[in-house]
Amino acid sequence: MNFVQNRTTVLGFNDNWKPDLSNVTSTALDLKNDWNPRYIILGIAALILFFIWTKSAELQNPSRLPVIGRKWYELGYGKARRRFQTGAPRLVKDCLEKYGDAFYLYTDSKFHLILSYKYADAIRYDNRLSFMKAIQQKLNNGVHGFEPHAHMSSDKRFLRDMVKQVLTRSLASVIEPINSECDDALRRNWSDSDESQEFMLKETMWKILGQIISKTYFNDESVHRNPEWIRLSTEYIKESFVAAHELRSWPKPIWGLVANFHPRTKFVRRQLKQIRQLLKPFLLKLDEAKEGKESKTPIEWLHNAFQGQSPDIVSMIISLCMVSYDAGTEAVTHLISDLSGKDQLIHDLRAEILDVVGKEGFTKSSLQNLTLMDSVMKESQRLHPESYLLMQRQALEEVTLPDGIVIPKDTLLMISATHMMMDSSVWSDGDKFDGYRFFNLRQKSDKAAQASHYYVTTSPEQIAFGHGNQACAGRFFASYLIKIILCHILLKYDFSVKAPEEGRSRIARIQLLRIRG
Ligand code: HEM
Ligand SMILES: *[C@@H]1O[C@H](CO)[C@@H](O)[C@H](O)[C@H]1NC(C)=O
Ligand SMILES: CC(=O)N[C@H]1CO[C@H](CO)[C@@H](O)[C@@H]1O
Repeated sequence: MNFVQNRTTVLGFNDNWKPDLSNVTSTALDLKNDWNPRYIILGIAALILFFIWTKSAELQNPSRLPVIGRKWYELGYGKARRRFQTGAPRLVKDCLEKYGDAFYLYTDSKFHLILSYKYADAIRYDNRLSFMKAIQQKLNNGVHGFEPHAHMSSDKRFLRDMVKQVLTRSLASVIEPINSECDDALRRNWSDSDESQEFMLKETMWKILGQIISKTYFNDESVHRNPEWIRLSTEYIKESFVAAHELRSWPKPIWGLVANFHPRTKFVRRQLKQIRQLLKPFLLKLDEAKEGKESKTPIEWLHNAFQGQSPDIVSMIISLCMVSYDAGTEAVTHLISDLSGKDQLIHDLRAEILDVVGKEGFTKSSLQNLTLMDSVMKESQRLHPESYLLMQRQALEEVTLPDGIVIPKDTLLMISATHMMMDSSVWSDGDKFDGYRFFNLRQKSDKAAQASHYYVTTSPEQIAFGHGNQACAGRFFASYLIKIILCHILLKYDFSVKAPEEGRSRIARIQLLRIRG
């Protein structure tokens, strides 16, 4: 049978692999011309397969919630998957309106329990609903070349510990490195010339953020100012996600085998090998450094924490880059696009920077006092979250929500983020960008309520960083990083962004940035 070829167009996870029934049934229909008993057997086999396959998509639904999957007349879940893939935000929003705050939706390969933001508080401290478990099966494919992916979803949660203990605890100490590296990275990439230049926005941002973030992780010029490192690390991150995605369209048992022939996986393996080679001298230096030294960078922390356990430090380092490069670059790229052409807002931001940072340079207090900038960042994030479905969780055991909804063990769930930007149910003129929105809300609220409008504060209304004890661990670091970069860009350059080219993937989206020094 040829379902292996047929299936490669399907995106999503391993259980997408299903027999192609359209072929099977059309063969069975030839029956009337030729009474060969082989066709009857084939027909029965097709029916049995069909039965097993329909069964496999069934779900436990003890609370009898609405189930939105295939329509009764549809064969299989292909159409349901396509509806989700081509129009998820609209589909989710429509379902919320039609079926209420909790329902099952067939996404790209499975049923997920979708909850409205009203449940965000109810689940935020519930560790029986695990973020790691939910992303593990998507990230850990066990194939050589993807080790950093597995580390990203590691049960040890070393990423969270590392970010909290090193980056968040000593946030003040990353300010100066970010500031000086910003200066260098912008000079290298955008030059000091007065002439206007054009760049692909996302591409140039990857390079600039790659260098600045690497400085705070390595603090070693042979790495963070090495063009090879910037190129290899950013390429590996982008390509390996696409490669993993492509591999998932094959049946799980043969991933390892397919990987050996899959061009993108082979490419990704070569990249990882080159990265190991490139980091060797740096790691040797770390080994030679005195033991018991206090860890100043996340990588020193890793090295100390896992000493003597011969772990794959390189994969761990890449996994740290994976959680930060892409999200950070995405945030700055959206900010530059959102600011483009808003002359009054840019003028006010520049005035704020000169007023606040002009006094005492970059300090914790001056960064906190950039309140208009904080508002613009939160507004941009509100309109461009990573996804329309956030707070992914998987139930480690049966959980009952306060209103009685029973979530069976192993259920995958997500919280809808459509209320953040698709209507005005929570935010007035919710689909429009208003850089002053959170600035004004802060002015209007009393002291206690002010903090709820900070960029780093999560709430059911704003779940772009998640919400609760599994929320983004790097958001305090990201906030400093983005503020310092924006200060440099706003003070040094004029910019305008042309409309993004349609139809490309999020990773490869193209925007043009015009810069005048
Ligand atoms: C503005 C950029 C960023 C955005 C929008 C973002 C967003 C997120 C989101 C949505 C989650 C999942 C939370 C959940 O579903 O409940 C997450 C988790 C995480 N993020 Fe970020 N992130 C950003 C930047 C960063 C940076 C710069 C770092 C590292 C320095 C980082 C480290 C992490 C870690 C370690 C986790 C896993 C938390 C855990 O283990 O529970 N993030 N982030
Ligand atoms: C930040 O704001 C506080 C309160 O308005 C003020 O006391 C402090 O001097 C400001 N710091 C800077 C660096 O502007
Ligand atoms: C176009 C350009 O000059 N890009 C540079 C930006 O900075 C990175 C990191 O230092 C370099 O590798 C690029 O060559």
